[in-house]
Amino acid sequence: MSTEFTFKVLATDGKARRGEITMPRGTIRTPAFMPVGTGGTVKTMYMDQVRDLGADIILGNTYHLMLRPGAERVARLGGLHEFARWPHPILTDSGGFQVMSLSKLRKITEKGVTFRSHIDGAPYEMSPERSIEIQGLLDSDIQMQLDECTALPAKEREIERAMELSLRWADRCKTAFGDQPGKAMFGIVQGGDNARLRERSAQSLASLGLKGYAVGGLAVGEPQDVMLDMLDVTCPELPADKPRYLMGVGTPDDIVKSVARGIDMFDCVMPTRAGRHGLAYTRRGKVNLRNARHADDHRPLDEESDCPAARDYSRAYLHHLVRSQEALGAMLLTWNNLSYYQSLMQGLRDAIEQGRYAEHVAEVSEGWARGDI
Ligand code: PRF
Repeated sequence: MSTEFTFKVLATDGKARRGEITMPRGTIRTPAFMPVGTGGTVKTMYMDQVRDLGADIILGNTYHLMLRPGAERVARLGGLHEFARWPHPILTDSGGFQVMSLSKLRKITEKGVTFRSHIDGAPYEMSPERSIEIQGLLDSDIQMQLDECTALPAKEREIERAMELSLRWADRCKTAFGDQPGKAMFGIVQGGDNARLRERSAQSLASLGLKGYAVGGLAVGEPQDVMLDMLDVTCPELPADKPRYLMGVGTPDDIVKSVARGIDMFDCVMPTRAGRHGLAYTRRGKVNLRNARHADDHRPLDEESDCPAARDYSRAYLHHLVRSQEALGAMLLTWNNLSYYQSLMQGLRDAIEQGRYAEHVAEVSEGWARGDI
């Protein structure tokens, strides 16, 4: 296995890319979906199941792990891979986004962010340097710069201030990360819904010569066409030979349209969170298992799936589990949803290789539009 972090574009179809990231802990086939393992667990899933579904990498959160059980403790216990029993690549988000959405009494200055824990109110400080230090203690393979994500809608000068601060923090994170051949630190493009600010952010980050680039600040309240317009202006400004990661996105439809614009990596709580709320993603769109129409339905969610959760359990049983708030209901639906997401990505990768991305997406979208059986 490689001792370096490298990215290769293996095939393209239009702007869609089929690629491969290699690093000491493994290879990531792109376009990739990264299941979210916030606090060292992909909720309700065994790591072996996550792996068997085809995940090459999972995401962890600096914010959650620094609060509980603590980054220094994870380091003493051998790092996050050993602690959580996931020996493959891990990407960690830097904490900025989670601080803004979850913590209390947060304050942003040039130095960094101060906040109180959402768990016990304890005070914390996080600078760009401390975020990288924590991600190092976790032994994360792909580390993210600390950034400030502006919720939309927002005033242009507010978007610009946060974007410029994020650029200065990118530079500090690059210095703090230093030279670690087998690992990577990704910068994050900000700029809200403003095309001019997005271009400026992407160009400035690109000049730092980082190993990968994320697009942040999207899927934060704007319509899908605004998000796609921002990808249209951002992706061409990013180096073609580096991976591009769209943070916190999205629905299957968001993913296929973003891959078409040149995005290589995704993470989202949608499949895991929806699974805990009784929602199943299938080839025929979203199915709400709470609905009474399933109560006497002996058919499975999708008899053609190779996931046991979709193929081997009746809708009536899944409905019963969800209605009774049984742990197994959340487990089976999360399993089904991550299976669906990973099979979606495999389909996209195959289609790019075969030069039939647009045709494939038309077929997949037709299945969603047809609706549930
Ligand atoms: N920044 C970081 N993490 C993120 C985002 C961001 O803008 C988003 C926005 N969709 C999700 N996760 N650091």
